[in-house]
Amino acid sequence: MFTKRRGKIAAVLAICLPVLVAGMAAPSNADSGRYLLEVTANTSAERTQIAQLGVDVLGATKLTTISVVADKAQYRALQATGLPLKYVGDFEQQLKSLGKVDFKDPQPGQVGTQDFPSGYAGYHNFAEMTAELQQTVRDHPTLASLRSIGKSYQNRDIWALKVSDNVATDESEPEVIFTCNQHAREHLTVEQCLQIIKRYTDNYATPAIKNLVDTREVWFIPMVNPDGVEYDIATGSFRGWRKNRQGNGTDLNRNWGFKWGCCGGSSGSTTSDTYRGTAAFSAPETNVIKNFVNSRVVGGVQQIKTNIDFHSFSELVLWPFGYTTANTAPGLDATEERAFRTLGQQMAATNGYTPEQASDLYITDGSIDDWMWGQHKIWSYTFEMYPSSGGLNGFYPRDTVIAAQTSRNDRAVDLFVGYSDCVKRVINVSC
Ligand code: 0X9
Ligand code: CA
Ligand code: CA
Ligand code: ZN
Repeated sequence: MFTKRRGKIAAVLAICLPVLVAGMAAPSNADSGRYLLEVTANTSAERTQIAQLGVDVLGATKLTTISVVADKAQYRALQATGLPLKYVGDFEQQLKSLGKVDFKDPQPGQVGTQDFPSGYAGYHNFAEMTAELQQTVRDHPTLASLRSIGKSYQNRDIWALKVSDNVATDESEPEVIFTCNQHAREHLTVEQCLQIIKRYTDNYATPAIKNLVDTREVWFIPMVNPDGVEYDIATGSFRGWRKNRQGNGTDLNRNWGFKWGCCGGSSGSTTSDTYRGTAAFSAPETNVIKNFVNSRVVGGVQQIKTNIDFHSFSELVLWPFGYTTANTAPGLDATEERAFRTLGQQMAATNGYTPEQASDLYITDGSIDDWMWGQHKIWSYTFEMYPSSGGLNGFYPRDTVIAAQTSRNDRAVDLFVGYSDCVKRVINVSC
């Protein structure tokens, strides 16, 4: 941990010996003003305290060491908490070093490549994802249908793809919705949605898959935040961008309208990475999905029964609520909590993730899972994908991991879709 005195010494050294101390120095005047740090925080309360400073929480390593990006003032506030703190490096420098090895002809200062660098070509940008969805429908016209459910802030389509037998017909089958990529830099999650789509269409002949696809109507929104994705990759180097592109950016996973802004689990400051927006659903992207989910109330009954919202990273299976550390709350009784926990644990047993209530990580408010459950009683889980730990690099694993890290969730996803007629079946309670 850097004490004030050692910080001063490091600052002096940074002036005298810039080469020697590079990479290990505490913040100096020559840096970008944003720092990558590791904080040791053993409890949800401590992690919530850190999140409330407005720092960008990247991921939690075994739930004790959390990587954050902080500005100078936040760095001082973190020091004041007394929690063990490690300076990892300058934010901009860390991003640059990420790209150094094999970014495709990075053109410093140039904007507009609109694609992933080399080493990441297996990831889908917005145009590639759109083409992939359209191709799926051409290849499997009776199984897959595609619609734009609305537009992002910058007018990109928010695509929803449906997979089911007799896909053109709204049949009386439990509906499932997978949402991916609320957070721009969590590119692996787009690949997760696309992989499930591929598996449920290309492998339809497999009896176990046919059984799931024939008895469910499965919705996918593979890219909830297309503007953020394109912004993150537009320069040819990653920017570590999380939010949408409205103003300074709204954190879409703090903009949902259940207990929005209630509990210190989001920020009112527009520059914060957890900015909640001016009002619930002030972001076009959450508003579009809200309208779509609301539109699935047919004859007074919500057709969508279950949801997994994919994020990265930390390898976690999370369930509601996130706004409170209490296990049960109004609208979430002990039986429901037990069903959430049991299915969460069963899914985690198949993929090796850690299962826990969302607020065991840290308190958030205005998140999608709380809204899905609190508003619609949709059984909603958040998956935090690979890797289990890391700094900024945690968001940017090479494309060579995509196949293994998406198929790692095959059994969890199939188990989940299987229980989507009645999640309480998992604890032998009928619906
Ligand atoms: O903070 C988030 O939005 C998610 N983690 S991430 O690092 N991908 O940003 C976790 C959200 C979990 N759900 C709730 N806390 N309700
Ligand atoms: Ca059907
Ligand atoms: Ca239906
Ligand atoms: Zn996320």
